[in-house]
Amino acid sequence: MQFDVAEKRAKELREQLNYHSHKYYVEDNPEIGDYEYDMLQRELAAIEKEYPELITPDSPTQRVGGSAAGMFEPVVHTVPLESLQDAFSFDEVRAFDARVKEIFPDAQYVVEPKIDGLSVALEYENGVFVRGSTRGDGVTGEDVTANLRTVNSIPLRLKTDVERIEVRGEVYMPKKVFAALVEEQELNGEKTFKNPRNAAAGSLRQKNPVITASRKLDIFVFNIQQYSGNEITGHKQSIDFLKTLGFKTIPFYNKFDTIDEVIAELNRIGEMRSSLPFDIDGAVIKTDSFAQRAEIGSTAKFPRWALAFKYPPEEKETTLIDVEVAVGRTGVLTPTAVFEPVLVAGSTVSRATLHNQDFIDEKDIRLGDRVVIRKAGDIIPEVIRVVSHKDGSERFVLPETCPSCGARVIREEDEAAVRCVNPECPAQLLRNLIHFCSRDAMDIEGMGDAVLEKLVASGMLTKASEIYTLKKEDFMTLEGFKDKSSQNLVDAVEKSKGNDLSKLVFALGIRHVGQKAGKILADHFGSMEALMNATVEELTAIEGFGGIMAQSVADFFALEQSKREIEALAALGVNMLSQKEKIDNRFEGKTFVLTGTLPTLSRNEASELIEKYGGKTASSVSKKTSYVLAGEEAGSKLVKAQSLGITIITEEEFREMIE
Ligand code: 0OX
Repeated sequence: MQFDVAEKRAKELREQLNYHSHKYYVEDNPEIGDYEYDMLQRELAAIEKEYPELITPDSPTQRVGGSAAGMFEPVVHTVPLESLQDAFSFDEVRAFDARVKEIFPDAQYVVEPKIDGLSVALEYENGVFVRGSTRGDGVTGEDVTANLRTVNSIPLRLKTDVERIEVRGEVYMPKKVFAALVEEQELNGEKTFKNPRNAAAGSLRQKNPVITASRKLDIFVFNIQQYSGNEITGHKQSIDFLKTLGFKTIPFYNKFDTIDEVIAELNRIGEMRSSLPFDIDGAVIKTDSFAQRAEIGSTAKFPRWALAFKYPPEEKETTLIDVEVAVGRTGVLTPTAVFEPVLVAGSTVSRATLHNQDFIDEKDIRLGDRVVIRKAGDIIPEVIRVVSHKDGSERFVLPETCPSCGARVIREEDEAAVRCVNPECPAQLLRNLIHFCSRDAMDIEGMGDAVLEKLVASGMLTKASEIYTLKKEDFMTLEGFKDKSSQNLVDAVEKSKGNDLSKLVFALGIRHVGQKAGKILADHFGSMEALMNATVEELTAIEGFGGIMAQSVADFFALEQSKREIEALAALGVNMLSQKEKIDNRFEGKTFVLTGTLPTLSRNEASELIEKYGGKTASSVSKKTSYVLAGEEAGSKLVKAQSLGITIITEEEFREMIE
């Protein structure tokens, strides 16, 4: 094709394609079929391939695959993207009206839905889309031009070549697109997005615009941020103008004179909410006149001329299919409702906790019920009431035996919870171990759920102290564990021995003792020994400690199993002292092994001293042992130490080291 012919045809094709794209994506009123559209697009692509100099930034072929370079660069918004003051009642709406009317008794309002998506700014120069950015903190956002180009309802070229315009809109993922995306993610075993808003945010921050394009995002434009012309005086007029430029504008933007009419509109939009194809989290009331807006002004955070009315959480009806009962780490049986999946407040849910038997009884929840679901704080699903029971249904009662170990469960007086108290219950054992090794507890890196599950299943772990008896060879018997990974675990276990007492106290999983209480106890008593001997009275006297907590701690240490477990942990070299009790850190990184009978010190006393100076004790001699503290009748450990060339010291020498 001749260049001049190609140039003319390319221009024609661009205009036709932009026209049809607007008809399809913005007006939802296509004039031609997908096939015809594809043919036009193909023809243009062929011309652009032959003459790349004919490619323009507003060419419909340039939506996807535009360079991602410069993406996510900061963009400082010349006109900030302000946020809105929220209102949750009509009283607050009337108070807002009173404030506005006090200044302008003739003020008119526009009400529009508040789209639950992400605000973006779109900049156009001479009618061509040049830059798009996220709201960020309102002042500085990120350049996401390449990704926004893939949003088909964003015009790449405006219908009128205005010199300069910047608009603001909300990018969102339609409910149907979201549902299909989650289904696909589930099929592929991928992590699913929580709601359309997160999905839209994740898609807009994709490094690869091809993925963004596949996410079928949409936009509603609702504000002029900057404009080189000046003929616009009010909000409704501005939206009408944006529509003529080819933008997909916010729907139902009606103008009202009185607050009663505004409230009626809020109700009308609220009723439409669940049937709309997109998520809204409220409706926005805006003073229409730009001159009045300027007078009314803004606070440091929000414009005073606008208000976001938030709807109460959405409620949905569904059928209760099952109640699953699981045993928690503390032995509590927790019932979870499993119901037909429903889309509530932006995401599909199928489970909700039923808390305990009292909750079930109070609401008379039975299998097969029609129930109403809502999301607390728009996040956590909850069953709020039963609409109807299924014929012949019976009261739901929690099982009398533990679903994990089969032991009889108990319900203590004045307690809502039903509990399995079998200390050997595997459900609790695994959960206890997971807790014990977790970061805020003993922080044993690599000892996660999967490893612990295998160790429990193979019978290698029946209590937490046994973690400190595991050897490299033990880990190597686990599937997928090689020399290096096993050694890493051994090292992580070893390292945890030196943890501060507060971590150990928390790790024990004493009921009512969280991380903070663990620290308070460790700091207050200084050593595990002192803590174990504390009376309920002493514990209650600690500031911030209630009777329930104190009793729980005393009960825990009164148990023979607990005492044995702590003795075992201490014997295996786990630190039993609070950081506060440390004298100095001269033995930091040093490991001592005790053997034989020392002249004056007992084993416990010697271990305590080592810990007070920042050292650790281990039960067996290895290359890593720093010193062997040997007394009379020392046996094989001494021989091994000699063969490895490890320094052997007497009690006297040890005393010299700490003096
Ligand atoms: C929305 C939406 C958000 C912007 C600054 C002052 C008024 N999410 O749909 N914000 C605004 O307007 C604000 N309008 C909206 N429709």
